Parts: sequence; C-alpha cells; structure tokens
Amino acid sequence: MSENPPLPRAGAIGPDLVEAFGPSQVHGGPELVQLLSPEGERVEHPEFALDLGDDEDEAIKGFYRDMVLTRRIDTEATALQRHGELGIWAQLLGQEAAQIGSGRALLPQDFVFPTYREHGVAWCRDIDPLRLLGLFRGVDQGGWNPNDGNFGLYTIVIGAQTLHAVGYAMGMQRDGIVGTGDAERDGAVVAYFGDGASSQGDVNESFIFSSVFNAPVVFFCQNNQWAISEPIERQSRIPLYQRALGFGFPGIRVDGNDVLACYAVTQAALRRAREGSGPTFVEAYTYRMGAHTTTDDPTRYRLSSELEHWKLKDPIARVRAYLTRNGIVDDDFFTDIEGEAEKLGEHLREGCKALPEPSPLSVFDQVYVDQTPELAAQKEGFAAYLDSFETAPEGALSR
Ligand SMILES: Cc1ncc(C[n+]2csc(CCOP(=O)(O)OP(=O)(O)O)c2C)c(N)n1
Ligand SMILES: [Mg+2]
Repeated sequence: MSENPPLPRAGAIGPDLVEAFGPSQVHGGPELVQLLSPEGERVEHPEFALDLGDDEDEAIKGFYRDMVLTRRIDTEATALQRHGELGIWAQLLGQEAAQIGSGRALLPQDFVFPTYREHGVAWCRDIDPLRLLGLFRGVDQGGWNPNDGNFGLYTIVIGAQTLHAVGYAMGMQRDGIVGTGDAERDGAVVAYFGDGASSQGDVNESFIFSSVFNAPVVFFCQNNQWAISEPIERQSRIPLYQRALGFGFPGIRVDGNDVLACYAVTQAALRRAREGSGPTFVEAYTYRMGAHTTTDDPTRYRLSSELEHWKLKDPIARVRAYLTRNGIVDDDFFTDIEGEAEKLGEHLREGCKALPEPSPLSVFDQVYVDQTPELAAQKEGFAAYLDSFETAPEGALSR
C-alpha cells in the first residue's frame, strides 16, 4: 500500500474538478452517458439512442438473463476457489453491465482481446464457462481456441493485450475487411483493460499506433476505481476518457453499471471502427464490488461506505426494477432464470472436478505450430527423466 498522503476521494476524478465546478462533477460528472437510472427509469441521451432491433423488451430481458447467469458463474467460481478446487479467481461482481452491454454489441466478425476478468464477455462469445475454470484450476494453458468465438486468451500481463489488439486491427485493415461498406464483413477489435492498466506504457503506445494508423479498435476501459489497492486518484488527475483527445481520438464516459448505455456506446464505437473511422476510448465508469482476486482482502484499503454507495447502483437490480415496473415480465420470468442459474452452478461444480489433468509432456506441444528440433529434444529428455522413477513421485502427474 502507498505511503503517500491520501488524496480526497470526492468525485474520484481529481479533487480540482470537484473544487472548481462543484458537486455536479462527483461520481462521473455530467458527461456520463446513461440510459437507465439506478432506480430503473429509462432516460434519453441526445447522442446515444438505444437501437435494440425489432423487439426492445426481448433484448432487455436477454441482457438481464446474461447478467444473472454471469454473476452466477462468478459466485460459483469464487466458492470453488474457497473449496480448494481453483488456485485463484478474479471476480467480476459489479461489472456485469459493462461486460454484457459491450459484449452484446459485438458482431461475430469482431475480435476481442480480454484481461483476466472478462467472464461476461466470454459468455457473450459462447465460451463454455467451464473453460475459464480450467485456466484458474491450473490444468490448462489457455482454455479455449481464440478462433472459436473470436475471443483471445486471458492476459495477465497488465495492458499487453492492447498492443495485440492494435496489431490485429492493423492486420484487419491489410486484409481489406475494414471500411468496405460490406456490413457482413467489416470488423473491428475490442481491447478490454482496467483503470490501472491505463498507466502502462503498452497501453499508451497502443493509443498512439491505433490513432496514427486509424486502426479499427475500441479501447474499452472498465474503470472499477481500483487497481488492487491503488485508487483511481493514483492513475489520473483528469477523467480517464479525456485522455483520448490528447492521442487524437474521441473518448466517452459511460455509466458502466447501465447495460443499455454500455450497449449503445459500444455499438456506436464499433460502428465507427468498422466503417474505417478509427479508434474510440470508452471509459465504463463502474465499481469492483468484490476483492481484486480471491487472494485479496479489500477491507484492508477501502471503506465499507464506498461499497455501500455502489451497491445502490447495482447493474442487475436496475434492470430488474425496469422490467417489473413496466410490466414487461411476471414472476415466472425470474423463477425460470433462477432455475437456469441452478443448472449452470451444477455444471460448474461437477465439471470443474472432472476437468482432466494435463500430461506433463503436453507443455511442449503447444509452443509452436511445428515442433522445433530443440524442443523435441527437450521433450525427449523430460520423458526419460519421468521414466527414471520406478514409481511416480508423490503428487506427480502421470505421463
Ligand atoms: C505488467 C504487470 N504489472 C503488474 C502486474 C500485477 N497486477 C495484476 S492485476 C494489477 C492491477 C490491475 O488493475 P486494473 O488495470 O485497474 O484492472 P482490474 O484488476 O481492476 O480489473 C496489477 C498491478 C501484472 N499482472 N502485470
Ligand atoms: Mg481497476
């Protein structure tokens, strides 16, 4: 934890702004794009209309289901870690709207570069959540094929995936699948990262490359207010989205707990990228309600009143309020989803324990597409070493 004198938490966007402009700057400020209030009331925004196709109610019901099931994946995985079945788990509690809203704005031809917390986006890309557990159980080196669902592997090295994203987007430009006017083919890339990552050199270099090469990228930053124990005040003196202007592309701050606004803003940014107009920075203003990971104890560095404040902005509760208040669903709708969540929980609990243990030699098989002679020799040597045991050493995996 930092030894520096504490900065005021007011506004979480730099004390000077709140001092200069007053309470309107607190908690996101007036620039925050919102389409659904924390009380579940629809509000309009002059620049971002909600375009959910023919059946808006059905789409919003779908978002609700996605968010509830994603939260269930998260709570089951957390419990599995507590039972010793996973080595670690990175919770997304509180960030469901940011992930489902942005994830559902993607088209099949878009490509995603996630961090380690994007379980909701993985859900939108049809990645079996059991595959996420394989990684956190330590029985898999990646979990899924990135070409299935155009969803890259989880990246633990903070910010590194933004470089991969820009490189991939520039490749798409060279493949001629950006800005052709063919809506079935034109694609874009979304790079997910956090508020803490915004301070990394890699991320800032990505901004520059994407800007000067006009790469089709949406930088989707989930500002969950914390980078482990470092608060947002230690990352920026201005709202994060305002940084984009300095790099030469637009930045937008959206209510990250509002699934409708996250959908609308990401959709607009993706459309812009696909049509060849370059990158956009989206700052989803949200909150990490859980711990950084299961190894972390947030009560050591933040006040419970902060969490209580954000609980009132819960991303799932506001959609539930909207659906109920407007008579769009009845109780059966919620009961059915609860039943689905139970089944999903079972799938995860049973499936996790049944995940196959990897052979120690498999580590040599997925380094290169074609095995190199050097690696083949190393594999042979390691196999001979394993064979030298009359009985397998305790705890060792069988070949
Ligand atoms: C290059 C690098 N430096 C440090 C770390 C250790 N680390 C893991 S998570 C994290 C904080 C990231 O915070 P943020 O970008 O806000 O994402 P969040 O975890 O809040 O989603 C750090 C410093 C790392 N994984 N990689
Ligand atoms: Mg963060």
